[in-house]
Amino acid sequence: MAYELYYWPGLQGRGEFVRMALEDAGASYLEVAREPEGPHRGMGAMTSLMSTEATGAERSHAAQVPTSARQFANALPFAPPFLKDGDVLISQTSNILMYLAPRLQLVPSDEASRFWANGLQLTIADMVTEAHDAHHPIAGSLYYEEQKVEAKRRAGDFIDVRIPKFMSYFERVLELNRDGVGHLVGAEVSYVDLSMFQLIDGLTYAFPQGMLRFGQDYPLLGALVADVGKRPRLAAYLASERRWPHNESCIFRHYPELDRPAK
Ligand SMILES: N[C@@H](CCC(=O)N[C@@H](CS)C(=O)NCC(=O)O)C(=O)O
Repeated sequence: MAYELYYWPGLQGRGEFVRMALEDAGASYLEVAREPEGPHRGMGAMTSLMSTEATGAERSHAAQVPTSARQFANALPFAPPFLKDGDVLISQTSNILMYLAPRLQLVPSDEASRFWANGLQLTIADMVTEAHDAHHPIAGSLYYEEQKVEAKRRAGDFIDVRIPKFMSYFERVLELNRDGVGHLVGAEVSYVDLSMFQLIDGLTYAFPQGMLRFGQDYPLLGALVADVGKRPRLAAYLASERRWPHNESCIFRHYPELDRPAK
């Protein structure tokens, strides 16, 4: 049965971290909210599942699962992405990836490695939130144009202080991984490597000036990006129409006035 991924249509967003894993593994999945509107498809189905007004039975109907599916009826996601696997519903990007990774063989099998991978993924998620806050430092409910002055200040700090702090850390994690050269966790590629690719790709789109010296400053991360981008199924996905282009509705937004080389 195909996995069903729920995420806003028209942007990569946090859903892209999940897509990277599904695509690399060649897993079959359906983008529910990108489908034409119908009984269990489209934006309507997604918003029904997030509705705090809907009953368990209504939510089960929206997702086409039996009302007897207890976990599903009890689970109410706050925000996309979320994933349906049969009658199981999982929310939160890092949690979805932690669920999928053993099934897609994208994480070592031992428990310590799986929790270590999740810790790194949560650190990536922290940085994703900061990348978003660089253009929306005051409130997500306000337009960028209403917080441009603050965004300029915040983006400057993000480029000068936060990108180097996070990326020096991830570079060091790569150096310390004696199990697998070029991988963040274990001996083989994991979902954390795929997410790192997506994070750096997004930052490079948003801050081409700020990321100008990235490969020189962080050679192991630069090599990781090059290697991940060559993985056959992922390369095919990145070149396909399924890969939504970066845009200014997303987390990683390119506003030239926020971008400059690091000090
Ligand atoms: N921590 C959550 C964040 C989810 C999230 O913020 N989703 C965004 C789209 S990328 C959203 O729709 N947020 C709605 C809101 O926060 O009101 C995750 O990593 O999945």
